[in-house]
Amino acid sequence: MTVRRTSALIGIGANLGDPHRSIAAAISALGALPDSALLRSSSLYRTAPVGKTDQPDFFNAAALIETALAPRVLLDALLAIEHAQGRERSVPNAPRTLDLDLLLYGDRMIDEPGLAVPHPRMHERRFVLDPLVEITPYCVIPGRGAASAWLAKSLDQRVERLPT
Ligand code: PH2
Ligand code: MG
Ligand code: MG
Repeated sequence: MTVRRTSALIGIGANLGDPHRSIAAAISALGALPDSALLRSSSLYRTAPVGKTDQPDFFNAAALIETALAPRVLLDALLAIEHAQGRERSVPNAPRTLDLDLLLYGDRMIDEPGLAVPHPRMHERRFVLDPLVEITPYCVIPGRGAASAWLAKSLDQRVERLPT
């Protein structure tokens, strides 16, 4: 039996410990997920914190995978990778060693406890959109439209693409 694979986009962020190392480890862990393949990963971006602003700059990236894992199974796998990189959950939006967000899962729209896809704030965050549009220039966010159009509206947020 063949199981259909779906493309999924993962947002990656870190601003505690050694973000370069934890993000590299996360990307290789995504490549090792069962019944999945890593298709692309973005450059690293240095970004101003959004929301709680009195914390260190973030490093952000994005990855495109294809996967036969169901959304909830994939989400649990992402949380396990965060945990392996020493993620602790104190208060919301606290600095973190690694944050992996399921941004998009094919063209599905899911709104369940703990699982909202597309990620409800992704379209207004340049730290998400810049790496996303780098690896999937024609990406359409279900219910929102072209990611590149949203990116054009977020250019006042400080984001610097780092040399690869
Ligand atoms: N993640 C948040 C809140 N704010 N800001 C930046 N620059 N990068 C992030 O990854 C980030 C954030 C919640 O997950
Ligand atoms: Mg997040
Ligand atoms: Mg998260």
